[in-house]
Amino acid sequence: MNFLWGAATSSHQIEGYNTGNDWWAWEQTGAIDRKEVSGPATDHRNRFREDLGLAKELGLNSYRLSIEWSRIEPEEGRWDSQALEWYAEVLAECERLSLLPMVTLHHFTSPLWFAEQGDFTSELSYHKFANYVRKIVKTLGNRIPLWCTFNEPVIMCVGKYLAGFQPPAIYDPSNCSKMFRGILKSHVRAYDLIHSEMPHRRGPWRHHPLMVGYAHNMMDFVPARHWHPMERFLTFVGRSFYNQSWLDATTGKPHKFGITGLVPTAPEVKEALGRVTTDFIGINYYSKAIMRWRAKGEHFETSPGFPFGVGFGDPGQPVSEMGWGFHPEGLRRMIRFAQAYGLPLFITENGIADGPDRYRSEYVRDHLRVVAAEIAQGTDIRGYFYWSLLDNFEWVKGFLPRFGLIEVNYDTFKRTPRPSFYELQKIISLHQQGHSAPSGKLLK
Ligand code: IFM
Repeated sequence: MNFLWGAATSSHQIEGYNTGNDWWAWEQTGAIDRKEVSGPATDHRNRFREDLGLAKELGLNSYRLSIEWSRIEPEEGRWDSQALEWYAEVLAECERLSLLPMVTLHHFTSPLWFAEQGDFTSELSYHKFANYVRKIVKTLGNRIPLWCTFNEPVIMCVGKYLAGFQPPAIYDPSNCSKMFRGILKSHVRAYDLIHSEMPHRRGPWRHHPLMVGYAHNMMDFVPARHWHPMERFLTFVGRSFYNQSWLDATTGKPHKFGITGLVPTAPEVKEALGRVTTDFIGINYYSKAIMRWRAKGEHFETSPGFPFGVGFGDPGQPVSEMGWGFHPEGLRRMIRFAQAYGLPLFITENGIADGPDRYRSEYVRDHLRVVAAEIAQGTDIRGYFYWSLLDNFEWVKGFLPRFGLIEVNYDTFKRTPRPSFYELQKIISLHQQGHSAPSGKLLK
């Protein structure tokens, strides 16, 4: 299998005109910075051919996208054939351009009807998610070699029920663990379903191994002060609760999602025990997380009721438009941590919000160097997906952070590749036109 040079996007962040999910409803309440709403987003819905064409021009051989469940099943049990047809066209365009698709089935947004029934906190959620997955397998399955069931499952639990940055933004630790359990059950069911319902694959990617996994957000947790016992403890909690619990749970180990005194431990999912339910580990890595006891001030994000704060950049050092520092060393640590599970790895997301494009080229090069060095040491890393192909709707932060290799003018929807687009294009082309894995020598 060739190394995958890719870029990633998600449906709600780029397509536009998504009005049937919980994020859309939340946006209408004024919850997003500057009271923005996703609205037409980047108008990708009408411009996907142009966007995929630019991905090809960049030299990519892969593209990670997501399917919007609320478009496919706008009401429970009612399937929208036009919505399925649109995704079929997108996937056909990927085929035409030889962009191997990695498809995420759930990237933060749930259909309104599903969210109203409790989202993944409900015991029956896995069953409803499975109906959707079955539909996708039957209609689009032959066009999809690489699957991510969920994007950033742990962030969803934290964002929705602990830290208030995802809808319904309610502080409810017991729902946080129910959510973990519901997502895990749904993941396992989807993993089994995709494998069992596709015994004979057809289509252009049939010789490519069918791989089902997920994209897991990992952060390099560190104490603000190495000598501080509480900060060391918080670091340990961050690593085990945030980075490790999901990896353990999907590789058959006893799972311990919970934080003593704060989040009740989620009851184990028996279907996940004693077996590996993922074919790869997808790492979404951006930066470090600095744990500070009794934090105050602009460098730390705090939440009412928590006696600590989390910082994502070092004071005095440059940060992105998200306030995140540049810490490629952390990617090495995350790769090494994940590698111990013995599965192939993908870097399913890595990128920087940087409208002026001051730091992006260096950021990408530095992180690719880490990937190259780990591959040289024998680690099985199969691909690197930059986040994101184009500027998009950055959830609760709205349109301000600019993650794209391609700039989007939100008045005209004109696409303009940034200088870093051409830098990455050069890098990819040096690697045998994107057929070989990142090499340290070529990234000097
Ligand atoms: O934009 C998000 C994406 O949807 C999930 N991973 C992190 C990105 C940057 O915040």
